Amino acid sequence: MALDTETLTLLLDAVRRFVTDRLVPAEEALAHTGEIPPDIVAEMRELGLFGLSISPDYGGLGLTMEEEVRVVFELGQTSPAFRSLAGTNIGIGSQSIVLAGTDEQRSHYLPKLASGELIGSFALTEPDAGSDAMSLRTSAVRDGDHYVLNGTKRFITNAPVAGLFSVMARTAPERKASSISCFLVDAGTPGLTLGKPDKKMGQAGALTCDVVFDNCRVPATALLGGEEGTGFRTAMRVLDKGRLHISALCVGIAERLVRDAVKYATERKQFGQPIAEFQLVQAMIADSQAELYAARSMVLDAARKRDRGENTTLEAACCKLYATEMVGRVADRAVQIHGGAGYISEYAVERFYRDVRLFRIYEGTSQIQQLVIARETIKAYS
Ligand code: COS
Repeated sequence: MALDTETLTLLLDAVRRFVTDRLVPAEEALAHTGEIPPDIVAEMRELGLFGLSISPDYGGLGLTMEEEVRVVFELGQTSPAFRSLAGTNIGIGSQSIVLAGTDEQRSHYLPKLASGELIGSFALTEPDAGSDAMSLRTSAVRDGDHYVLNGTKRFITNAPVAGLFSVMARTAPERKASSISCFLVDAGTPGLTLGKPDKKMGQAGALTCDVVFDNCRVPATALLGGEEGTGFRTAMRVLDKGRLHISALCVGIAERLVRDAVKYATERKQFGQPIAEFQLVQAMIADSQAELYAARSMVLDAARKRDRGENTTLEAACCKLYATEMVGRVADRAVQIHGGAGYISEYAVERFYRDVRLFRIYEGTSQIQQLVIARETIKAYS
């Protein structure tokens, strides 16, 4: 563990208090304005949330994966849009540099990402390259001691507020992993423009938009790790970690939804008694609680395995598949338990129902997780 038990308990308590006292009361306003108030962002920075997974050498907390998922279980107890702002710095927006950056790239970017001064964004997906990430078309052509980038990235989380983009681009034409490289591109670089913020089904306040590269020149030092051809494998390794993080978030949200559903079921009376006393309602509570416990156990197990230095490609995909589908079912039951009230926006379950739909899609759809699980399982037994 990176932290001793007492320090970890203090951190988890502080995050829990912050979520309960500051974030939950601000959820509804965030859903309407789509903007996280600056004082809340400042408190997130003070708590160290942006640097959870970045080494203390660069100003982060350097949490182990188990510690990180425990913090994320807490962060999940509120609108996921709050987590999303810090989430890319903890995960896909910083981990390429952590895993594969040069010393110069690490010392230049990681302290600013850890403090939250800089928001990092991960630019892999394109209009015609979603699940089939290797077919991406954004190109990077060497020109003296620069590269010239051309192409469009789509649905890029935090792009509207990002200061840094980890951009996967093609440096060779063949369809193979070694044709793809990763570039660290600063916002404001001439030739980099942003599309309009996307209008989404849920998660208002979690910002996404297109990122367009039009003859965008970056110095050769922007090539991650100083080496061409490592971008795809690095992206996959980044996603192995990201998928565990998202799974932990789903566990946290499911806990919140079960709590909200139980509260409603114990207060709401029909046929002269609280609906929580009806066995058909209890069945929904029981199924949600059992599935939530299973997902929590899976996430902790996979996180510990990762902390032991073992490969967790299979486990991360299992967690992502199970936890994201689980939270979808839990949200659906929470709405059902609320009855008509669950369909109107006065109750948080209506909003969470829409928010959680994204988890089965981003950082690899459920179908991609199935593909990875099957591939890894067949590899292991043949
Ligand atoms: N860790 C390290 N390396 C990995 C890896 C991992 N988890 N997964 C794949 N690789 C490597 C493979 O070992 C292979 O290396 P070699 O060329 O040396 O053999 C290379 O990467 C290509 O892998 P693969 O052959 O599996 O690529 P495919 O095109 O068949 O598909 C999937 C890979 C489908 C798993 C990948 O495209 C994927 O995850 N798609 C979903 C993308 C996604 O999650 N998008 C969300 C964007 S972020 S919101």
